[in-house]
Amino acid sequence: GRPTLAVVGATGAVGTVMLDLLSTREDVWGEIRLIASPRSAGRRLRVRDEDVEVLALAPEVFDGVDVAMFDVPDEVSKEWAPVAVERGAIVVDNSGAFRMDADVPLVVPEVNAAAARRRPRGIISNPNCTTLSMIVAIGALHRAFGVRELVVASYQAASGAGQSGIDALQDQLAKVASDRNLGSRAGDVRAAVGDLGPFPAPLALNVVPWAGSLKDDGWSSEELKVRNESRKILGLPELRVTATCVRVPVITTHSLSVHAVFEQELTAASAREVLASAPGVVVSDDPAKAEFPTPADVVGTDPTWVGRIRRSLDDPHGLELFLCGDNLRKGAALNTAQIAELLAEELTA
Ligand code: 11C
Repeated sequence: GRPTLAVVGATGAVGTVMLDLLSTREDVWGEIRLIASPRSAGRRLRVRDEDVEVLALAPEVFDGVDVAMFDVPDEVSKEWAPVAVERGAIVVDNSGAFRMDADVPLVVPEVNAAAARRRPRGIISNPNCTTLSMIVAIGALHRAFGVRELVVASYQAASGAGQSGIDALQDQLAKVASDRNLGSRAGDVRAAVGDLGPFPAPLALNVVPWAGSLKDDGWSSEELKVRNESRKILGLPELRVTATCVRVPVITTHSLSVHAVFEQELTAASAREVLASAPGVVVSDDPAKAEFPTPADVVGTDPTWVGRIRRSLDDPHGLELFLCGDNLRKGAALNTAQIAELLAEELTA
C-alpha cells in the first residue's frame, strides 16, 4: 500500500505551505496525519480536498506512520523525532537540531540525493532556508567548475522568523504607511512602529543586519548555518564560506548576493549555460529589460531564480550572482516534501 505520512507542526507558516504542496503535487501518500501542539489539536485543516483533524503530539500518533515531517522548534524536534523513529517512522526534520550530526544526512535532492540513503538514526535533516535559497544553483556551478569560496550577503524575508515575523512586519507597515514624514530623522521609524516582534530593530522602512542568535566572535547562528550547511551538502568540509545575514521588509522569499570563486576559470556565458540547464534553477538575467529576480516576482514559485550573472572584474575564477528563492517553499516545505517523496519511492520499490 501507499505509505502513511505525518506532518508535525501542521499549523505553522511552513506547515500551511506544506498542506498546499501536499494538495497540489503528485500524490504518493496513503493516509496523511496532521499533528501539532496540544494548543492546536482539534482544529480541522484542509489537505487534498478533505478536512483533517489535527492530533496532539503524543507517542501513539506515530504508530503506523512511515514518514514523519517535522517543522517545529529545535527543542521539540530534539525530543520528538527520536520518539517517531522509535515508533517506526523515518523522520525528515526541518529544525536545526540534527543538521550537523554526522549520522544524519543533510539533503537537497538536486545536489546530494544519494546521501538520503545512509541514515543510521532514521532521521534526515532539511537545510536552513537561507542555505537552501542558493545551494541548488551553487551545486550546479560546483559540478561544472569546482567551488573554492563563497562570500554571501542575504536579504531575508520576515516569514523566515515564522508567522510571528509576518505578523510583526504587517503591523509595522500599517503603522508607517500613512506618515510621509517618516524616515528622515533618526529614531522616527522606531518610535512609529512600536512593537518589534521577533526582530531586534524595526523592519518596516529598514534593513536589519541580524538573523538568529549571537554566537562566538560576533557571528550570528544564521551566518554559521550558511557556512556549515553549505560545506556538508556540497561534501566540502574545508570550503571557505563567509556570510552576512540581513533581514529586509519582504514578507516571503529570501534573496542572496553571492561572490563565488572556482577552481576553473569561467565566463558569465559559461556560468549562465550551466545554470540554465540545471534542474530546479531558472535564469532571469537581462538587465537592459529590467529582468532580474525579485522577491515580489518569485514568491510562490518552486525554483531558485538567478540573475545579475557577471564574471568578477578582478578574478577570472570569480562570479557574481543574485539569487531569489521562496523561503517557505524550496527553503522549507518543498525541499522537505521532495525528500519525503524520495523515501516514499524507496518504501514502495
Ligand atoms: C530565518 N532562516 O530566515 C531563518 C529561519 O535554522 O531553520 C530558519 C531557521 C532554521 O530567520
